[in-house]
Amino acid sequence: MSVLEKMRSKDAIALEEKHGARNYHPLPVVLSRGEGVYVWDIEGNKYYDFLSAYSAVNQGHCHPKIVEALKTQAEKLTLTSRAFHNDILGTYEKYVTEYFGFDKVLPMNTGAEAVETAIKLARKWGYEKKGIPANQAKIIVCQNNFHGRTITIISASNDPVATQNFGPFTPGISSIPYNETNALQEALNDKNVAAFLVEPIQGEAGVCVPDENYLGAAYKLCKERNVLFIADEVQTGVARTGKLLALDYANIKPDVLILGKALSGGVFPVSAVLANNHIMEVIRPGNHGSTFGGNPLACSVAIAALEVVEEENLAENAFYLGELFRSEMQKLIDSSDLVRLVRGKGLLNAIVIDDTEDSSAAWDICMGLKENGLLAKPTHGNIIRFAPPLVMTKDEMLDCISIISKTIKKFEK
Ligand code: IF1
Repeated sequence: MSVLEKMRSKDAIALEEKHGARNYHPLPVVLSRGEGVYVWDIEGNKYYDFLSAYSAVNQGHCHPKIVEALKTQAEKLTLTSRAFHNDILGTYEKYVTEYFGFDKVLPMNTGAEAVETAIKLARKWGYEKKGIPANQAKIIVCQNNFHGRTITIISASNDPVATQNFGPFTPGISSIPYNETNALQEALNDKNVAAFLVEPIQGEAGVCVPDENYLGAAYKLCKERNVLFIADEVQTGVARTGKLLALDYANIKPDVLILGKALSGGVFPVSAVLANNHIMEVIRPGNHGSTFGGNPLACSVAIAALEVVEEENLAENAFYLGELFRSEMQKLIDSSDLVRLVRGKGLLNAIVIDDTEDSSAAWDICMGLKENGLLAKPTHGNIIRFAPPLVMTKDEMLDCISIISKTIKKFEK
């Protein structure tokens, strides 16, 4: 009997529970196929995917063009390491830097690695260009951030679930409230600050959109103090919020841009740090790297994934469907005493349920949505994130809105 023999969902879940570390608490659904905005479970039930692998499959599941790029490259060359050149890395580097408007890219694999890379880059820049005394560099981060899971990154977190008993932590990080220009101004009084690291919209915090002028003001303050403005667009980037980058709304170009997730359309782990020469030049041979970073498969897949974003106008579609989604949710809220508000940009949205953060309300509603053919995940006990693939049509969105409305009405007190 093959280990891959067809099994039922409950057997698959039991296997994970028995043999896998318990670092997740997934919704009890076992997916075995995906296409566009849809996923299917083992039993063949079809669902709308309203998580998109945390915004990694913006281009839709198994996009034929991206899968084709993967297959073609996989038969040719998969990995050389950076000890040698490969025939596609340069082409990808030219493509991705022109696409986002930077001189240079440093290719990595996961979002967390790219954030780590950006922090290393900022520290080295701080010593070599800004003149910060040795080992004194500071990085400013925002409360309730999510930048990944490594020790340095969780050193920047104030979430006890992510940090408790993982110390000692990396020094040189200070945390200020998000969306408060004054707090940033004060923190920047410290001359040893190398960088301000920020998410243009805080995803894990519950899709928190800052005030319209916040990011612009923060950028300006950083410029005044010769501090790097680092944007973590791992989740918000690549058309998710209705623009290519969420920072496009504020019309600012970060000094350092961090991308991941949808850079590959969710086909393969690909992340990147982008910056101009005067910053990236502090990184020299041997300073940083990764066995898999910039591998031929990743490069081929990322080019295809970015082409799809352009060819299929995914940013515009996300913008338009996002407006539709929030206005329809607002109608639901106006007649609901269960849902308090909807917020977001493009197709990165969340609804807040009128209950406490530790309630099971969001989880229960997500279970109800699953029964009705739509998969979404709570970010807190009372917040549900809605982030479908950006290849959705208007009719599909209207269908989803009716599923969500119908489900939520069932939970009204
Ligand atoms: C998990 C959240 C999303 C990110 C930003 C860096 C990373 C992430 C802004 C690290 C990753 C993920 C990871 C995922 C859950 C998830 C998440 F709910 F935790 F916040 F998307 F909303 N910067 N976010 O959002 O990227 O190393 O994972 O590739 O299961 O931990 P990574």
